[in-house]
Amino acid sequence: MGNGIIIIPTFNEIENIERIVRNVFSQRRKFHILIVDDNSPDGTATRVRTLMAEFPETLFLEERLGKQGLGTAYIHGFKWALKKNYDFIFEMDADFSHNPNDLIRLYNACKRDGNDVAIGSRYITGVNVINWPMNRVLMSWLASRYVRFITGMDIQDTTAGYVCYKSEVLKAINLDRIQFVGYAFQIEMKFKSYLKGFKIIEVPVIFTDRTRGTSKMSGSIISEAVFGVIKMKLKSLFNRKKF
Ligand SMILES: Nc1nc2c(ncn2[C@@H]2O[C@H](COP(=O)(O)OP(=O)(O)OP(=O)(O)O)[C@@H](O)[C@H]2O)c(=O)[nH]1
Ligand SMILES: [Mg+2]
Repeated sequence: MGNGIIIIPTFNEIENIERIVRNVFSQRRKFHILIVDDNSPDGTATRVRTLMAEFPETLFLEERLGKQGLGTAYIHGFKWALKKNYDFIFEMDADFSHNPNDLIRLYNACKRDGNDVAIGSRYITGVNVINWPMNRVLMSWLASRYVRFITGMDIQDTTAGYVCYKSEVLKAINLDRIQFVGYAFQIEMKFKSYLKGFKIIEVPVIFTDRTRGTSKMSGSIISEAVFGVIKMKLKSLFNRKKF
């Protein structure tokens, strides 16, 4: 059993799935992969099953009945990975926005340098985003500032989705109480890690916009984040014990 697993949630990633799996497995350090697919109509899961014949001990698939959001896909994956006793549990997108070459740096930040959470951060050495239209870069950067302001967390890239967690962190957080289903899930996970006093470090990465497949970003995801963050902060002030 390897001690690190990369969780990749997928919805219609047929154009990326095989390449991302092969890329992760070609890295110097050997990590396992768990794909959490939400019954993608494009047959992403079928492709994963084919690949599992080639990587029987290291590639795993969890299939859910329909599109239920990135947050709940990760919660599902976290619980699965904790049950299997992995020590280092990663979040990564399927679309190559997160470069698999950075996995080892995130891993070292936790394993070697003793941090509990390592965030692949776009905003600690300027703005490291490639191919996003200017308005999206601005929106993401502003969102990160906004979250920093409201929550008080000393984290530059609060919405980052490229993260390595030590299993202790995920065990300490009550995963059944995570409220957000969309991208705000990323903020909530960091906030809860922060409230619990875990050591969080940001590792600079370059984020590249997807070149294949389609985006799942939507207006409801954004409004969940804008109002949800304030609610989350207020709840933490009045309800400290529950975190
Ligand atoms: N299982 C599951 N995966 C999802 C869901 N929504 C998004 N994903 C996956 O989560 C990852 C991030 O989603 P993206 O669509 O790339 O979101 P984004 O990076 O904000 O937007 P673009 O890169 O512009 O598409 C990808 O691997 C998606 O396939 C969902 O509801 N369920
Ligand atoms: Mg993406």
